[in-house]
Amino acid sequence: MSEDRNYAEAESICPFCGVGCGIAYDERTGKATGWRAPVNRRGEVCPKGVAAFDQVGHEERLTTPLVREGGRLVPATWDEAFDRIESEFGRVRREHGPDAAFFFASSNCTNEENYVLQKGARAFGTNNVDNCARLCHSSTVAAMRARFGAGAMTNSLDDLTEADAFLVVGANPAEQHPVIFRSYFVPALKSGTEMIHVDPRSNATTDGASVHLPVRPGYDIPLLNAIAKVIVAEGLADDSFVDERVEGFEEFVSFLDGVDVEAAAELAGVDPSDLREAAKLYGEADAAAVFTGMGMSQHHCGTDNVHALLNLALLTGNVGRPGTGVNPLRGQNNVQGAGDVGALPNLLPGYRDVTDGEARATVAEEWGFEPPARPGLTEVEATHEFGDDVRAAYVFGENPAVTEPNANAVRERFEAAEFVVVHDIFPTETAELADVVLPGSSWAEKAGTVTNTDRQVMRMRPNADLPGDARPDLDILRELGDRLTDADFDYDGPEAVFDELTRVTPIYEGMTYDGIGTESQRWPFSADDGEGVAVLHADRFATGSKTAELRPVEHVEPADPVTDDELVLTTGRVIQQFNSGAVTRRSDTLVRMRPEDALQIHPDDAARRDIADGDDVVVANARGEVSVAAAVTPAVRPGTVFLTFHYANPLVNELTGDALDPTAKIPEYKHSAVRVTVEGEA
Ligand SMILES: Nc1nc2c(c(=O)[nH]1)N[C@H]1C(S)=C(S)[C@@H](COP(=O)(O)OP(=O)(O)OC[C@H]3O[C@@H](n4cnc5c(=O)[nH]c(N)nc54)[C@H](O)[C@@H]3O)O[C@H]1N2
Ligand SMILES: Nc1nc2c(c(=O)[nH]1)N[C@H]1C(S)=C(S)[C@@H](COP(=O)(O)OP(=O)(O)OC[C@H]3O[C@@H](n4cnc5c(=O)[nH]c(N)nc54)[C@H](O)[C@@H]3O)O[C@H]1N2
Ligand code: SF4
Ligand SMILES: [Mo]
Repeated sequence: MSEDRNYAEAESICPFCGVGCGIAYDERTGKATGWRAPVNRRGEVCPKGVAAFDQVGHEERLTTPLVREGGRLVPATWDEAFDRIESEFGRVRREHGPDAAFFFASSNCTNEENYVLQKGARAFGTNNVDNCARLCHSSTVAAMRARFGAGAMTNSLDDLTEADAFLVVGANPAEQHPVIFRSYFVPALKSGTEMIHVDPRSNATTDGASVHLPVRPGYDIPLLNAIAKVIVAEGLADDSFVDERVEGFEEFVSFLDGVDVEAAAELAGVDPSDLREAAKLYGEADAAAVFTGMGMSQHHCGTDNVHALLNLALLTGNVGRPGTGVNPLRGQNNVQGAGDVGALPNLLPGYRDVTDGEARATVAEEWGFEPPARPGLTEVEATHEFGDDVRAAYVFGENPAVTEPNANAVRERFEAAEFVVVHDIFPTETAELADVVLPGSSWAEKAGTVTNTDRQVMRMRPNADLPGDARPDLDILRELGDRLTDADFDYDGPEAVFDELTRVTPIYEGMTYDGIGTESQRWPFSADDGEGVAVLHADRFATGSKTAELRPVEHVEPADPVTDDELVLTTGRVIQQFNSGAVTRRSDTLVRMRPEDALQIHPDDAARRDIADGDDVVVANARGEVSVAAAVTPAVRPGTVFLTFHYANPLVNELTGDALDPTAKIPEYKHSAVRVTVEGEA
C-alpha cells in the first residue's frame, strides 16, 4: 500500500464477481473487509474481496495519460490526449462514417459510466457499443429473453435456499461465486438440498454434489434432452403447470420419442444410470433450481444449450416459485447492469430494441437526439473488422488482447486498426497496442451503482483518493461525450446520471440513490412498495404471455473437429484469479495462492503421451501454441484438458477458436482441439 494515498472506510461493493459483496477499507489491516451488505449479510468475503485494495495503491497503476509518439507511448497532458482522440475519431467519422468507430463498455464499471458511454456512442451516431457480457452470458440472455422475456436470474438468492434440488450446469460457484456458494448453497446442502453437477471436471463445487455428470465438453444438449426424456417417461412432468403455462407439449413429447437415453448418455460421455438418477432428483423435487454458467453459454451453440435447459424447468413446473427457476450466475460486479443500461449494440437502456421506433422516440425525449436504428456490431465481430469496417476503437475497462478468442488474430486486428484508445487502470496487454492510454479510477476511487447477479442495484462509495493525474472514470467518459458529440454530458456527478438513467430504463424506474442507501433496490422495481420483484414469471412470463413454449433442440457438433491423437481443451477459472488477470496477477496475496497456470490432464491421456505430473508440455493447434506445466489428475475427464485464461503468458486464448453462436455471437471458449506433447518432443 503506498504511503501517499488517503483511505476512507466507506461502504462500497467488491470490484470482482457478480455476487456483489459489500466491502470497505479496514484501517487496521490495510485490506478490505466485508460489511453487512444486502448479499453478504454477515460481512463475509472471499480471498479476492479481501485483496481488493492490492490494486488501488499498486505501483504499476496508470497515473498519467500516454500518447504514441514515434512508436512509443509517452506521457502527455489530458488535453493533448483528448485533442488526439477528438481529431482521430472526427477524421474516422468524416472519412468512413460513424459506424467505423467501436466502443467497448465495461462490465467491471458502474451503471452510470456504462450509461454515459453508450449514450456517447449513440450521440456519435453508432450503435457499435458492447460489453463483455457478450463473452459471458449473451447466449443465456438470448435464449431466456426469447422464451421467458427476461435474461436475468429468474429468482433471488434468498429464495433459492428453499430449493430441494440444485441442478448446476457448466458453472463452478464454489470458486467463481464463492460467497453465494458458502452462504447460500452450503447451508441448503447441509439441510438436505441435493445437488447435481454437470461439468467435465470435478472441482470444489462437485464436492457438494450428490450426482456428478462429467459431460464431454460441447455435448450438453444430448444430456439435457435425455434428462427431459426420463422426466416425461417417469411421469415426472408437472401436468397442471404444463396445461396452464406451457405450449408445444405434444410436439416436444414426439421429439423426445426420437431420443434414446442410453445412446444420448453415451454421446454425452456420462453413465446412463447416473443421468437417470439426476433426472429423478430434479424431476421429483417440489422445488428445483437451475444454475447455469460458462460451460453452457460459451459454445457456438450456446443459445441452443440454454434452450435445452429451459425445457427442463418448463416440463417440471420449476418457474415462478421460490426455490426454482433458471439462474445464470453473472460474471463481473456489473455485467448485469452494463446490459440493463444499454451498453449493447442491439438494445437501448432497459432492453428495448434499437429497431423499435417508439423506444427510440422515448429515449430521444430525454437525450435530445434520436439514437441510430441500425443494430451495431458485437464485440468479437467488431474486432474482426478492425482495419476494414472498423477504424477506431475506444476500450473502456476491458482487456480483449488477452480475453478474446484466437488471440494471435486479435493482436493482428488491433495492429490493423487506425486508432485505439485504452481507458484502464493498468498498462495492460491491450494498452500496449493503443495510440492513447487514459488513466482511470479504480473501484475504490469512484461512486456510483452496480447491479449484481440477482438484480440488486447497490451503491459504491469512494474509499481512496486518486493516484497522480488519474481521473474519475465518469469524468473521463463525460469529457469523451463532450469532445465527440453535440449531446449534453453536463452531469453533476453519478447521482445525476442515475436519475436520468432511471427515466429511460423502465426496469429501474422509480429507484433513487437515497432509496438504495446501504441496502439495494431490485429490478423490476416498483416505487409503490419500494421493492423489486424477487421471483419473476410468477403469473405471467416477462414476455407478457401466460405461457412459454417447449422447444425441441437438436445436438450441434462443436466447431473444432477433434482427431484421434488430439484432445479437447476447455478453459475456465480458479478462485484466486480474475479474468485477464490484469488486476489479480498484480496482487501479491493472490499470486502467492496460485503462482502460475497448469494444464489439467487425465492420467490415461498423460501416460499415452509419456507426460508425468509437473512436466513442461506444449499445447498447440493451427491457431497457436502455449507452454505450461502438466497437472496430471483424474479430476478432468479422459480426452479433455483444462487451462485457465487468467495469464497473458501462457496466453491460452491463442488456442481458442472464434466460431460464434449465430444468435448471441458468443465464442466457443469451451471446446478447442489441441495436441499436447512433452516440451521439446513436438
Ligand atoms: N475466481 C473468479 N471468479 C470469477 C471470475 C474469475 O475470473 N475468477 N470471473 C467472473 C466472470 S466474468 C464470470 S462470466 C463467471 C463465470 O463463472 P463460471 O461459469 O463458473 O466459470 P468457468 O470456470 O468459466 O466455467 C464453469 C465450468 O464450466 C465447465 N465446463 C467447461 N466446458 C463445459 C461444457 O462443455 N459443458 C459443461 N456443462 N461444463 C463445462 C468448466 O470445467 C468449469 O468448471 O465467474 C465470475 N467470477
Ligand atoms: N479462454 C477463455 N477466455 C475467456 C473466458 C473463458 O472462460 N475462457 N471468459 C470470457 C468472459 S466470461 C469474460 S467476462 C471476459 C473478460 O474479459 P475482460 O473484461 O477483457 O477481462 P478483465 O480482466 O475483467 O478486464 C477488465 C479490465 O478493466 C480494468 N479495470 C478494472 N477495474 C477498472 C475500473 O474501475 N476502471 C477502469 N477504467 N478499468 C478497470 C482492468 O485493469 C482490466 O484491464 O473474458 C472472456 N474470455
Ligand atoms: S464472492 Fe465475488 S463479490 Fe464477494 S468478495 Fe468474492 S469476488 Fe468479491
Ligand atoms: Mo464473464
